[in-house]
Amino acid sequence: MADLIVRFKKPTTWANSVHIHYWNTHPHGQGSIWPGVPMEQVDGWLIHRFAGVEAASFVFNDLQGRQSGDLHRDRSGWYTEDGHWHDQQPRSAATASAPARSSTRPEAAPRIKTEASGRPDFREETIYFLLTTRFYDGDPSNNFFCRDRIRFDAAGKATDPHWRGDFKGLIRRLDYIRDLGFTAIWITPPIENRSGLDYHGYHGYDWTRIDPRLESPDATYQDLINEAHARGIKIIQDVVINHSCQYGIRGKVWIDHLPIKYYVPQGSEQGRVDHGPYQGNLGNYAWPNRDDIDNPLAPDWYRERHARDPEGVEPLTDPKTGEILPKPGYEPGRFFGIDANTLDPAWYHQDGFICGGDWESIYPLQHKHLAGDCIDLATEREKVKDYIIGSINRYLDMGVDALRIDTVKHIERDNLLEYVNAWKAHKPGLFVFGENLVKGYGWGDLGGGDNGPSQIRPWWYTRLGHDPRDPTSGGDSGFPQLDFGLFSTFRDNLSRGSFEGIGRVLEMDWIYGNATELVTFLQNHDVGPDNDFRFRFKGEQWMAAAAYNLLWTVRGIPCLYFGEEIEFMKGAPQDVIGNDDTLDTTGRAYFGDHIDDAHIATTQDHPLYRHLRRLNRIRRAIPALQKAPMSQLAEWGSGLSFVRDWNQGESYAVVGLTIGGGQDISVSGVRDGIYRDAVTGDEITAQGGNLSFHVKGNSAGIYVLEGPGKIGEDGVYLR
Ligand SMILES: [Ca+2]
Ligand SMILES: [Ca+2]
Repeated sequence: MADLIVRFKKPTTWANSVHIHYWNTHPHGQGSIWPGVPMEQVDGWLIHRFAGVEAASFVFNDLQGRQSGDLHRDRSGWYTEDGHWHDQQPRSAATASAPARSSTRPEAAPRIKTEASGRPDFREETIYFLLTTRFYDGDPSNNFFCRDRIRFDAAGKATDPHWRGDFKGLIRRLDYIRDLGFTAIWITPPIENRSGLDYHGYHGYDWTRIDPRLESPDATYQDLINEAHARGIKIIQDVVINHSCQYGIRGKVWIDHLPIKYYVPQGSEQGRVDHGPYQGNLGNYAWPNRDDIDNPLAPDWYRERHARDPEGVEPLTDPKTGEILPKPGYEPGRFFGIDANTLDPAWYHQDGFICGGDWESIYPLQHKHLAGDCIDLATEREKVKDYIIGSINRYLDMGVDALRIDTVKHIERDNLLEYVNAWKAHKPGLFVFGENLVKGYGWGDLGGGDNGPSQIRPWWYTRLGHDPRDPTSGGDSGFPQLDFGLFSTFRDNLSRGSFEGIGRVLEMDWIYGNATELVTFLQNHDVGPDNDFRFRFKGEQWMAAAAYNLLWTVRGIPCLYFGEEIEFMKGAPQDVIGNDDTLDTTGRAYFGDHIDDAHIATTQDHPLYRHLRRLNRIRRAIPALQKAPMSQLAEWGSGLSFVRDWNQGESYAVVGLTIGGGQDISVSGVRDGIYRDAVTGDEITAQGGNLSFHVKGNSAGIYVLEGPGKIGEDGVYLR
């Protein structure tokens, strides 16, 4: 076999040192670790020789953030900066810049993806979702304890600060995420937050600023974006539109309350608070005057006290009641809560707080305050729109690649699409998806045991029509959602070692604008697939492996929640439940101890880590698994089979999945030809439209028409 030799004429704007990162070589299925291996300079060309290799996928990169799209080559050739392959060396730069038709064979369309389409297709990515503050601590100097849920060790010392992980730590562990095979990272909202428990980012106070507790002088948000891009990783920014924190928005709107440093609990006295770093009073200990808010729109009396009296001892008159502070036991709501009757209507809705019966009812769900620290913004008003759209545009300009929108069902769809479409207009090709949390199929007025109307369900937001009983009354809105419908079935199937019911939910894919853009998951920071939807996955390891086989081969973009790769905090509540719970007892525990220098090798040897790494490589190599709709779907509880046909056979895969024991699987109505299994390397010829193969227990058969053969190495589950 001749060696595969690729030569590359780099653009003059690239740095001199160019690497080639490769994967899925044929026939050995090998790959490099990002950024790959250096290329040699020979006669003005950068060259790499793959010894004993017939074909490979690869990307050229200059370590400075510039890189080609994903390329594939099955014969030696010359690649020029205009995105063309040549079978012979182009004679000159002039030849190279013109399409040299006589010397090139036509390339299959998806081979030069980003260049060919001009726009990225986010379905090619897989997503790693993390809470930045709980992932990896690169700078202890920006750590911060929230007021609530402080953990004390046996000696009474506060430990495990809520704001712990940061951008510096995340940058240091980008290569970990890249090695695991993920090409996009969804980070929790990075804008400045304010509340008693705001480490997660969903209590926004200033959309125009990055929270200083995430940044370091040498690791800003811009640095994170740049470092991610240098590794071929995209950044998905989480955005809250629905609500602000209970203190208003810096420089835009003020919500009346008293400075927290004047709060004294009943039976206590000022200066006696003994609460970790909060000594004396509960004011923000990181600020010299121990206040919680620096809003320039605050009234004079507030700003005057903001600037002095850190101990909160000088008498202060509550302008609302005339009472003199500090006063033990005085009205906690005046410090920590809001008065729903005095909110500025240009910024906030005026309908009070959500209560029990409101959760399945459109108007209250979309106009009432979600919680005491989530105050419902008047999202249809111009001031709110201008502020939030303009603030996020700036992050898009910095290089943010995609947006995830929080609490979608709390905003009326057509109103929300104004935001989504404004960002897409600002950055053409932008991928935006939403979180519409539902426990159940979420079919709304279409049935399936749903108590709520369609207008608050995921499918409604993926569509443009206005008939809640007819999804096809309108086209695709271009705003796909996290797939809570599929997730909800996992409570009754994957968590019990079965695929039963998966077929039923996938057969309803037609209700969505485009089901191949849904973002799929086993669990996240809010929910898990147990009976109560509230714990980290606690099933057996093989059940998780089978779940990933499913998520990485059915339609949709798979998203892993940090730590799943090692069954991190298995069975723990996703969020605090009991009054005394602290984060270390939950699924949001600090992950960094598993990926520090001493432990990262053990982590990377976990069977699920290796399993996910291989699934990512397989999906990355097969366009049908990324983008194709599903057909010929069959599901029988212990197994599932289907076809994914991209562009009428351009990339074509027949998939069979097992959960529990091994099985013989037959699929009919497939294209005839030679198939190669990406898992075992087996080669089978389909004739008369039938393909039959055996799949071992908890494994997958991924038979690709004219496929590359085996990708990666056998593990415990894929074999
Ligand atoms: Ca830190
Ligand atoms: Ca709302």
